Amino acid sequence: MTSTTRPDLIDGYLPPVSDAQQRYRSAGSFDEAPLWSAVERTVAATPAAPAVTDATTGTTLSYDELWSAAAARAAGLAGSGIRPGDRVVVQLNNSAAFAVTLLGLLRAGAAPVLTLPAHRISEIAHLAAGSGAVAYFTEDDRRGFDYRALARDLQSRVPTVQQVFVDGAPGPHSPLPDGDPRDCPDHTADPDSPALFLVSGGTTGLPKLIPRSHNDYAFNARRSAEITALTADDVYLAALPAAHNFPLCCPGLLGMLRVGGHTVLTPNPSPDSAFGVIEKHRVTVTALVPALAQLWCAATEWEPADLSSLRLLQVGGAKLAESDAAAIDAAFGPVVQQVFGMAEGLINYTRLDDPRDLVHRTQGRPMSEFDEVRIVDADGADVPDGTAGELLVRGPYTIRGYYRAPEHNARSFTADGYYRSGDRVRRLPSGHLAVTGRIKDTIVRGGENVAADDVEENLLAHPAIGQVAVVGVPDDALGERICAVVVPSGPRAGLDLPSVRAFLTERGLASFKLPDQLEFAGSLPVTAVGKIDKPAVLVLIGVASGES
Ligand code: OOB
Repeated sequence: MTSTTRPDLIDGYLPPVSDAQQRYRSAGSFDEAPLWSAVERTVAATPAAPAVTDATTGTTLSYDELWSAAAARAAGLAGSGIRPGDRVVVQLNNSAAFAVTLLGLLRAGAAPVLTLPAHRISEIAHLAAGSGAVAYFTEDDRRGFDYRALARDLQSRVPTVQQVFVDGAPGPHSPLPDGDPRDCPDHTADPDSPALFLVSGGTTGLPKLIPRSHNDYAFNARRSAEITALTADDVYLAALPAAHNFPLCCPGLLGMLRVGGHTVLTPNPSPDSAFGVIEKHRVTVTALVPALAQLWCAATEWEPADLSSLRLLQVGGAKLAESDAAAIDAAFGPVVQQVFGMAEGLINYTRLDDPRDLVHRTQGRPMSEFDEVRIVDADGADVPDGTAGELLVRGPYTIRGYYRAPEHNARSFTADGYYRSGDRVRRLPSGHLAVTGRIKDTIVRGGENVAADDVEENLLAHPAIGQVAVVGVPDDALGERICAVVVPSGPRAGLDLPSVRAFLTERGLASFKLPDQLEFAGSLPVTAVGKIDKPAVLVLIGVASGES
């Protein structure tokens, strides 16, 4: 077996700090083995059990078949000149090909940069250049966007990308490579070196590269599987883009492959498609962003499907309103789990045995006893429980820095290694966190600071409001005025500024927090994973130009 870590893979990677790592290690936190080794154990234990199903084609691969397909892919990659330590950009929709390619790349020792299907040339070129990627794995035009054309553009902008592999009709490029599974490279890896790269989910600026090591990501999968009580009897539906940390590893696909469960991958999370998949495969666990969870909840009224197999509906990625959490529980049974996580590391879960009101009101508590969470004020001083401040974190699976990004790192990490999340949270005595907004998502109206989330949460309690984004609009008199952009839940009759202000006043909201302006929209713009995209909302209402 070969196990040399290429110097250019770890150039710009900040490894774990040794004394902390030693503490986690002596507690048995880590596999001390490549990320894929946990899958190999499952394959040996239950080779014939179903591992992944592609909901589009209906094809199911058993663990044995998945393992052998991954070996064939790894052999094909090696035959195409992909070497251990190479970075490659992956942009595939949810499919069996995603799972096979991911495992194939890991077994070949290449480090995938996991981008989302909704990313376009500016993000893909930025991530390819930033990682020094040598290849791009993508698909054809079957979903209404021609990724092969993006590939051509990418190669002209980023010359290191020498090869393009396409799932489906390759056009001028190569098909996904396969070889003889017996030629699978016999490669192992330093477990503290990067296994793969996630991309940051922020809505400002271009995404950053987040190196996750074999040890830290395996820990993420294992601890998440424990908290969700995942077993080989579970069926997980990957409905969010599988390259995102949430459906990939919280516990997601990698958690499932560890425990021997069955994962169904679908590129279409809309209820008219996903409900049928849940019924057909008796899905027990899935993960959604709040906007989708709301839609699923409403669709239980009109989509006839037996969803009784669902035991856990994880919701995260953005703030879930308390009223929505309660409505989901009412529609599906008590199945909600709130997940407050970040690609950079820290994951918080509400626990399966938490009282339902805690599940509805909070975004959970850290998954590991080793997570060190601080909540600080603007001067960096710790605030008491119950007071909102910025969440800082370090721990066994939280990165020490972005990849090849010293300037970002100087801003985003404290001198003693805490990641500054930019999230404003409050801690309850139970240790649960309530997210109250983004530090920067504050409107300064006539000298008063108004947290957009506060106003949004109150507006969502209005029965005629389905979705809302509250933004600050430049105003000569006030500096900024408060604008609520609303998607009505039904006919908008009766929904106007005076009645909305009266509703909020009735709920006890301070007068300086009342919206000054109300705009209607058919839908709100979202990011690549489906979170409301505030900068794009400003463009929608004509306040910003959309040039970044
Ligand atoms: C997840 O990861 P990212 O990297 O796409 O985004 C992280 C950011 C957090 O810093 C926070 O601002 C927001 O998304 N967020 C939430 C939230 N979950 C994430 N804000 C409020 N409530 C929540 N429940 O989004 C992510 C990664 C793993 C699991 C779940 C979500």
